Amino acid sequence: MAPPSSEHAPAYPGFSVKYTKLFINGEFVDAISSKTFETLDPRTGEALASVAEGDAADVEKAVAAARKAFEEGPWPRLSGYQRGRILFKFADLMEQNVDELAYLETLDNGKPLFFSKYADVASSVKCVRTVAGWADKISGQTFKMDGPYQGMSVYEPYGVTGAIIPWNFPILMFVLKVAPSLAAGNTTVVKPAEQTPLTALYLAALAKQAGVPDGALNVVPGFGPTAGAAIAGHMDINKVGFTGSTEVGRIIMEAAAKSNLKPVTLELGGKSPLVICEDADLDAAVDIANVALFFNMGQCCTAGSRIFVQESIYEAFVNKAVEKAKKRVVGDPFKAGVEQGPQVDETQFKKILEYIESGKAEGAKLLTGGNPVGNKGYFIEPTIFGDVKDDMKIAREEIFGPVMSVLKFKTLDELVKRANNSMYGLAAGVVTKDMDVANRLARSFRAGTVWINCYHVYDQSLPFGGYKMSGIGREHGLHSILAHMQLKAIITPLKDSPW
Ligand code: TXE
Repeated sequence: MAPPSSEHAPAYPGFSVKYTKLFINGEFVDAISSKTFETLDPRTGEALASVAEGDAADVEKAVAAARKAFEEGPWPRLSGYQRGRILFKFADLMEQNVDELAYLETLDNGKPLFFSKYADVASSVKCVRTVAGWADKISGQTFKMDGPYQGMSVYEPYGVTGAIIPWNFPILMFVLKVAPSLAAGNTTVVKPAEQTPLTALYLAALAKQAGVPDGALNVVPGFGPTAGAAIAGHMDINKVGFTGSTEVGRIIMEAAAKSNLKPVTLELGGKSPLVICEDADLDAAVDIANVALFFNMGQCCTAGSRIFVQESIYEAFVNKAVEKAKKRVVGDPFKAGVEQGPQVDETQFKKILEYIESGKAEGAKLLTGGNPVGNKGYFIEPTIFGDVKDDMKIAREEIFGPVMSVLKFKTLDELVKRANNSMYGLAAGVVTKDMDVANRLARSFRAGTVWINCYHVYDQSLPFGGYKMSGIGREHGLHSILAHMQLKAIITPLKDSPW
């Protein structure tokens, strides 16, 4: 494989990074400290752009703007229908600017341009539209109570919400938090990941253009322990949504508890089992496992990172899985046909290589890959370990890279126990022709999403979230709007009412 280099990137006509400042109260502004940080091109490790570095003082300013927009502004007072119309416009603008958004995402994150455009932006547009469509369909109940009273339940926004998001799907993570919060009538302050701040700022500009009022949406790029911590612990933020590591999820929840007890939704790590049963169509199973693990350079919280294969087909499966992994095209994510770009940054790159070393040291069998690709940027060979045992680090911890661990199993009873023996419970999968087995396993997995004979298929109408230490709460569509609302009971006397 040729060492990738930025020279391979085709020039996007007239492309430049347009937005690099904080977005507060409808304007792009410098950080109060005037500090900036560099966001890097993961293909080369070189600086892409200098971005304003927000910290607690900027979060304070953003929260004040969001509070004002909530208390005085038009946003929460608009009907759901009116807010929905503005969000539909936002989705239209995303679609109209898909090429630029996708290009920027690939530049900052390293994912293949094809996926940025047809997976990330496309699913983000759908997310915004689904949520926009729900905005005018949330209503409570009215009923006659015991005695001469009428009871009503009313859904209301929380007020100011905070969102702290990761770098693996920067556009999607942004809209998954922002769209339902705004649809519900909240105003919001978002901190994008320090590795990938660029598309969040671009989206802020589009939201303004769509008619989201000043102050309703604020974006403060910066680092976790400063800007992120200021959001999680803020006394005037009424709800916080976080996607990232389980470790930081715990910190967010603690900060929420120690400040104003704001409710949290957490979407955290995973170590999802994918079970290949002996009756499975082997080629289909290999394809499913390949997508389950290698999609997005392995940087998916739902990655099928423990592939359990039934003993009788184990050898045949690993042979084909290795053959397929070797054919994966790794390289410059702007090049057509490239399936795997670089990992997002040096920290992740090194962490993954350490896991590969630990797999070897603990006695797993390295079947393919295991090395960096080229000598520039953060590219790693598609890697497969066989003979992985449940207690090995690579079978227990989230690697978040292109490293597949294959484990053997004999019986379904044994399998269920082993698959569920994890602190995580985000997703699971099964490949079998026997629907009785599929249904049994689907109900046995302690996981928020289960795929049968497929993987990484999502829909905004299905709930998304984790069991156990993979998270709290559910995202997508209706579930995500409701997570951004609280319910009020209103009681009035009923005089002379016949019923
Ligand atoms: O995550 P962090 P990192 C997992 C994955 C990955 C590991 C580490 O295993 O290898 O986490 O990645 C902000 N207070 N996932 O370090 O630190 C941070 O700035 C408030 C799974 O990138 O959790 C960023 O915006 N905020 C995952 C966000 O939290 C803080 C996606 C996520 O960063 C903070 C990403 C603090 N003290 C990583 N510290 C998924 N579930 O999809 C950091 N942040």
